[in-house]
Amino acid sequence: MKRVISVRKRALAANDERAGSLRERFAAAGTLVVNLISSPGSGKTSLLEATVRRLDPGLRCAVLEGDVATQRDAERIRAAGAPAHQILTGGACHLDARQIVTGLEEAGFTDLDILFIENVGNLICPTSYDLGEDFKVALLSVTEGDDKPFKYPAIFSRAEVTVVTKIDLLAHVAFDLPAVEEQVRTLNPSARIVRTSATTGEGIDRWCSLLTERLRAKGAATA
Ligand SMILES: Nc1nc2c(ncn2[C@@H]2O[C@H](COP(=O)(O)OP(=O)(O)O)[C@@H](O)[C@H]2O)c(=O)[nH]1
Ligand SMILES: [Mg+2]
Repeated sequence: MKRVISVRKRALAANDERAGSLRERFAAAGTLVVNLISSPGSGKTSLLEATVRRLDPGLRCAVLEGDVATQRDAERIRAAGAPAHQILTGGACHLDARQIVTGLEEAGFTDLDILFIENVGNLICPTSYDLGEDFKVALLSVTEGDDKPFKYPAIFSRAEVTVVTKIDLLAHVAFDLPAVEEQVRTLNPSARIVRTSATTGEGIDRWCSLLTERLRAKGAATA
């Protein structure tokens, strides 16, 4: 057991080092990097489709898609109008910094303003792996149940932004939105919470404004 813990610690330390180099690279390029984490099906790809359609077309955006199998999400993003590259983990439950380095080489993305990383769908493993991002985003759809932030505290305390998705379905499910927001604030008092619907477009402007504010702040900090 002790040996397993120490091997895991070494793997995370090696990942942190690679992520640190990625972060320096992204800072030098002025690229804002956003790591999206949620359960499968909570709406990460749908939010990204709506985002690339809504963001100022002058912004250069691209998406690295993480999945166990299939090219489906990268195809969806390309159909929505942005470059995308699929990283297949072949079974692993998270992306790591090494896969981001390789994925960027293979994709050949250059001069990006915003790089979105859609992590493999689950609320646990991706939380521990730094990818050199500026911030993590946790998504929680209203159909998943309103007890999830306290059940998965690590991701909701580390994510600077929580997006409550599928808000158009709120009237049809038992989901106590104020209670969810209270749990998120208890875990992370400075978290920004945004409610969105990729279906109706509600909240997408607010989410895009948050991204452009962060991009501007990063540009000002590195100028
Ligand atoms: N009603 C509704 N359905 C949504 C919304 N966003 C995503 N979905 C649906 O939820 C399912 C999973 O979405 P997807 O974006 O693939 O989730 P991902 O696995 O987190 O990337 C799909 O059937 C989407 O059409 C939304 O805002 N409202
Ligand atoms: Mg997806």
